[in-house]
Amino acid sequence: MSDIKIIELEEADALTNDEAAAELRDQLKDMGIFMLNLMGAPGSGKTELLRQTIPQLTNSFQVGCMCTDLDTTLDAERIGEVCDHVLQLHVGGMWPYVSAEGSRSGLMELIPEDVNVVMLENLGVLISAAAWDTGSTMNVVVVSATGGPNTSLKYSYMFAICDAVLINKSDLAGVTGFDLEKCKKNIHAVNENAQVFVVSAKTGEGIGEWVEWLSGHILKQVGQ
Ligand SMILES: Nc1nc2c(ncn2[C@@H]2O[C@H](COP(=O)(O)OP(=O)(O)OP(=O)(O)O)[C@@H](O)[C@H]2O)c(=O)[nH]1
Ligand SMILES: [Mg+2]
Repeated sequence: MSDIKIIELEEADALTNDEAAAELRDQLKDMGIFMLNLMGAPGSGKTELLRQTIPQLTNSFQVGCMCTDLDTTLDAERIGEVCDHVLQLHVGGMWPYVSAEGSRSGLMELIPEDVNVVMLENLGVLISAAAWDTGSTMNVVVVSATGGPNTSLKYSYMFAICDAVLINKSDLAGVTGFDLEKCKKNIHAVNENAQVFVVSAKTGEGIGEWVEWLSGHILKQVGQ
């Protein structure tokens, strides 16, 4: 049986969430804690990318991770293999999102463990993940070479609020006939400032470049 700590989140108030998120973001800044909100469709590779990313950050930062789903601890167990501070958030089936109060509940467990970088693996529900501000310092979206080049156009709000996009599963691009240039063009049509990284959580391609960029942003928030 898993010994991962589980936090059951509560339904939140959509009308006050943006205010709660802005307040949380300010508090994290004051405390020197960086929080990454990683979004993306089911199976796009969020957990696997975190398993590649976290070990490259732990020399410099105290990293914690919150995984999210309805009722398992499967992702938290996978992350627990590479990260000492992990917990699982559970959301309700009728309200599939992580609100600012939801991420605050997880942070209240991790912060006493002296964590200064928190990864949130959000639910693979693109519309509600984008609509509910979690209070994160940074928003990143994962798309994959198996998902086609048009995700950014169809779920544009998520891409409009992101700081970076990880185009994952580059190792499968040849097999699926993935049009990388079209995918990049579509991302920048929605958000010209989005930083784009082509990565593979399987082969490690592009992970170093992504981690270097991310580390620079983390340092701005948490210092040396
Ligand atoms: N070939 C290949 N497979 C990958 C890559 N990244 C992830 N996968 C595989 O894709 C599947 C889904 O990866 P996950 O990391 O579980 O995806 P996720 O986005 O966390 O999925 P949910 O949490 O269910 O939304 C797993 O079988 C991974 O091993 C990649 O870059 N290349
Ligand atoms: Mg996952």
